[in-house]
Amino acid sequence: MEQMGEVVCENSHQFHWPGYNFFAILGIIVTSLISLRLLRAIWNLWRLYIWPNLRPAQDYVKLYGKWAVITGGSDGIGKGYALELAKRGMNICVLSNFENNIVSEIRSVYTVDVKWIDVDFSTTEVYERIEKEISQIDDIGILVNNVGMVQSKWQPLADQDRRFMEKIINVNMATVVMMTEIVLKSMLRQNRGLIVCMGSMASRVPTPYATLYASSKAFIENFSVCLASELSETKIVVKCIEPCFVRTQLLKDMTKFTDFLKSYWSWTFPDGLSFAATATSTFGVIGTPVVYAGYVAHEILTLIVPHSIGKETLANISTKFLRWLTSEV
Ligand SMILES: NC(=O)c1ccc[n+]([C@@H]2O[C@H](COP(=O)([O-])OP(=O)(O)OC[C@H]3O[C@@H](n4cnc5c(N)ncnc54)[C@H](OP(=O)(O)O)[C@@H]3O)[C@@H](O)[C@H]2O)c1
Ligand SMILES: *[C@@H]1O[C@H](CO)[C@@H](O)[C@H](O)[C@H]1NC(C)=O
Ligand SMILES: CC(=O)N[C@H]1CO[C@H](CO)[C@@H](O)[C@@H]1O
Repeated sequence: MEQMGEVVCENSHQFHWPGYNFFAILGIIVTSLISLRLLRAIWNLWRLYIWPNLRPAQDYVKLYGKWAVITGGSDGIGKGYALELAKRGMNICVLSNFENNIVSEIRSVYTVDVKWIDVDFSTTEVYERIEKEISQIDDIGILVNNVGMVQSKWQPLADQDRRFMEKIINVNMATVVMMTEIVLKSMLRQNRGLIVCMGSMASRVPTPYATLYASSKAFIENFSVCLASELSETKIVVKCIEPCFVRTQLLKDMTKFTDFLKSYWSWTFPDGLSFAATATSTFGVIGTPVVYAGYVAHEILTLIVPHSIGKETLANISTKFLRWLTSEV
């Protein structure tokens, strides 16, 4: 017995020794990578969502410039940005297809200049006029590419109206490119400014039945990441904010879905004004990350989505969930 034990022991020793070294090193590498990621996540949570609330509010006029231009700034999250930036003393220029009392609302509370430009972003013929009107504004500090739309219900691509899809393409993607190009020239001259693009978590977690919307948001993420890098030698900052769900008119027809969120996930479902308040307080955080959620509960959701299972599997899970939740698809 003793002999056998010895033999086995010796064998296993000889056999495992080189392997042990390899796995030990692999273990150290994997553990350090995981802890580095964790540390980075904690650092980002701190500098984006905790520190801005502890320090005195940053002066965005000084940091970026006098005016904030906000597309779709008359309702929802955009209206929240307009109010928050006015509160910080910025002059506000809103571009949307409905005035919605945004001008009087801001004027009644804050002593800043307010301008509203009547624009329908669902066509691409508007940019010459926008450029003309915007050139009269001196010192644009912040551009918020906020306007966005989605189809009214979860729907397979083949069932969608072609004209409506064209609108989504124009409103969600063309605006971001064109508005950025218009404003960037003057920002480059002053060598300062902030460009915020409204993406969505839908670009990271595949969202079937809102396929065009989700892909348009992935476009915005890639656009922002490339642009930020392109401008890294300048003092112009680019940010891509990717919320999960926010209680606005955008989701007004998806009642089954919003009811589900309200009853089970209300901690992740802020209204447009509260979302914008948090997101705006991160506008002074310079440097990476370019892409983040803009709201702490959404940041945590983004962190816990198991990206390691892969996009195709995530898409399959989303599809099954949406088929279960709605009888519409
Ligand atoms: N709500 C969410 O759950 C959520 C989640 C992730 C990302 N986002 C993104 O956040 C951004 C803001 O969304 P939101 O929820 O605040 O949307 P919202 O409540 O529907 O507000 C959109 C704003 O854009 C304007 N707008 C829409 N279509 C327009 C057009 N063709 N021409 C000019 N203006 C137009 C709207 O004006 P009217 O009122 O006149 O239409 C409104 O002021 C969007 O890019 C959206 O994709 C939202
Ligand atoms: C997604 O679902 C389809 C159909 O059920 C299946 O054929 C495919 O293998 C799935 N893909 C992944 C990556 O799980
Ligand atoms: C080239 C590039 O930036 N690709 C990214 C585009 O966005 C998707 C969705 O987030 C990323 O997965 C790609 O890496």
